[in-house]
Amino acid sequence: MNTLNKLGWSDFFETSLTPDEKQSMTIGRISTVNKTNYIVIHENGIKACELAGNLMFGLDENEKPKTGDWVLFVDYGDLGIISKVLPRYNCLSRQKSGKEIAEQIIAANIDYAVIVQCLEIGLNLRRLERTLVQLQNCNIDPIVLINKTDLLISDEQQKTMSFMIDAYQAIPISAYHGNNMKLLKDQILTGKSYVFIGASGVGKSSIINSLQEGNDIKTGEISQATMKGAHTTTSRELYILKRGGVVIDTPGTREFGLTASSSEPESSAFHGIGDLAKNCKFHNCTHTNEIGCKILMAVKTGGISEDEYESFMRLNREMEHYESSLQDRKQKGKKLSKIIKNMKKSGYKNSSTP
Ligand SMILES: Nc1nc2c(ncn2[C@@H]2O[C@H](COP(=O)(O)OP(=O)(O)OP(=O)(O)O)[C@@H](O)[C@H]2O)c(=O)[nH]1
Ligand SMILES: [Mg+2]
Ligand SMILES: [Zn+2]
Repeated sequence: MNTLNKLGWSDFFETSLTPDEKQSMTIGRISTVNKTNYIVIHENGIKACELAGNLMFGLDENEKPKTGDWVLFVDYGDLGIISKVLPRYNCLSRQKSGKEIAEQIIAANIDYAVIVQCLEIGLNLRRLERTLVQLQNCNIDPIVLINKTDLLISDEQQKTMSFMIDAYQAIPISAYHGNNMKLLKDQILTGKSYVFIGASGVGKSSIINSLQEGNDIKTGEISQATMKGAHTTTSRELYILKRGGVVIDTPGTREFGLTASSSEPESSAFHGIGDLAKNCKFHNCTHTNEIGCKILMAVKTGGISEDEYESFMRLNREMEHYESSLQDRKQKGKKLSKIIKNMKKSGYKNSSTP
């Protein structure tokens, strides 16, 4: 396997290049983005790059290179100038926190997302489900980890942990003591890309460090007073593991807002609730008061707990909200361009153009 393949290069990207581009430019993958500076890994090392002017001003925020993106750059020695961002195979995105409806891209060209939760901060099934739904929307396979299993476990946590292992094939590990790290290592393949996600302090950087077998990522010491890590990761960063595999460390994310475009959360994240919904009497059933609603029926007979039902409905509402806001914006955009067209037709000239 050549170096580019080890970095995650594949035919998908190869076919997007012209022979001319291949000759005159260097291929690289974005490791870190720092405002207008990009650290790019390529076949012969690492290069600090900036965007060519036309990209800087011509691309939307989400089209600009993100960690994991493949780019072409021209090498000027100390600095590289990025002249093209290759089409993405997929990307991990989330709805930005806050009220604004906007998609934030976390990383591009990802094979697996490693979802990390830990016993110390607490296992959270609802959060896990939300993340799984979003991963399905992004077309990314999940690997679920439960870290810090060296700590004392309450009966309640033990129950939740067993459920997670059963239902989601979660791997219980300890980055400290190395428990089950071999199971995780076996899942990390050369040439595949893995983004680590989860709340701050769950141990994402520690796990990556122990995969790397050489300590070079800063990890936090939890302050007893605040329960927050002191060396908390502040930017996304892509590393190539010596043993093979590309990993991306990310700063902790509490919320994983959905940007789903499907109207029902997928069934596998919800253990059959989604499947039940398909059999409701009305295909546009809102599962709130309809006769013949299979979900309401299951809640009544105890097949689905109130908790699960609430969570399912919350996810639905969230996705609907995202969808309709997006529609709104598209409509507004259309109206605006129509107005501009009409103005142009009627001979209006922008006063700033000479
Ligand atoms: N007991 C125990 N502590 C761990 C384990 N793994 C990590 N820690 C500790 O948990 C704290 C947070 O670890 P980090 O690796 O910095 O967590 P993170 O997920 O990268 O956090 P952010 O960068 O803030 O998102 C540190 O104090 C680690 O030493 C583990 O397996 N067991
Ligand atoms: Mg970290
Ligand atoms: Zn229904």
